[in-house]
Amino acid sequence: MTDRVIITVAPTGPLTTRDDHPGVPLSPAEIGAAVAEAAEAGAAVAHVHARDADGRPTADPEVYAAIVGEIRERCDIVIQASTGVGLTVPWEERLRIVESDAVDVTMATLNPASMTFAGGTFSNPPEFVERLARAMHEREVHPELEVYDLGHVSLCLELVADGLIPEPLQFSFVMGVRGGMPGDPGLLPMLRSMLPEGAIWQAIGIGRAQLPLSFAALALGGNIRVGFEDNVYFARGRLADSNAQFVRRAVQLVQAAGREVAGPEDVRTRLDLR
Ligand code: KMH
Ligand code: ZN
Repeated sequence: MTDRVIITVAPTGPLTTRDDHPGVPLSPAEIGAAVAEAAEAGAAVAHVHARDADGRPTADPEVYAAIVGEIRERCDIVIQASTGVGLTVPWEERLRIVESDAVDVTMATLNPASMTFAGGTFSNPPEFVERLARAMHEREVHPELEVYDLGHVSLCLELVADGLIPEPLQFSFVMGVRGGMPGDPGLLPMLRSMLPEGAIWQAIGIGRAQLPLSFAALALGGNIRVGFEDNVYFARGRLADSNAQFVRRAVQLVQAAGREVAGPEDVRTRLDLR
């Protein structure tokens, strides 16, 4: 079971617009339907961002709660709330996703550092990172550690040393963001070597890096994330039909690698989710 591959679907993100893909799910009901379809195709985790009525990123706990409700009505996938939310949302508001009781999730992201992100500033000051880690620890919300550069791994390991991040550790190597490390599969062995024994990790490839990084992650014992947050093109110049279509291809990659796909219960067991 421990080597079953976890496929995460990220259907929306903060940046993808209807101009990028007419089918990007934005409302809670649209996200619920897209996640259910992706779960049916083999996704075990859904990484969810919330958007307001105008399609802009929001940290409103009520919108996150509505998304969780729409997903739970349809499937049993593990729901992972994004606390990254979007570049324009103050970190004080992002804290509320975890600090408020409205959002009933067992996983959420933790971004350990501020950075230039796709031409904007992604603000994660140390004060915020520590407060978020503490809130997640208190509420037994398992952090997925999102790293965009080598130094971010070290910052996460400091939080682990401070007792703020519970085992098993779970990392995302986000690769190909303008301002972060390149989407070069050659970096994965170095990144993996920085992780403690038993840590779980996935490669998140942005744009055309998504497919090569999925292959490389599989070869190195990692897991895979797909979806419109990271990439809308199924092939050069051809938009994907759906988020589920990306998941179906990821399942084919896993099977071609001679491995099995993890289900939501595998993830709950491996990450000791409540
Ligand atoms: N798009 C940035 C906000 C997260 O979900 O925690 C990075 C992000 C990280 O989406
Ligand atoms: Zn995200």
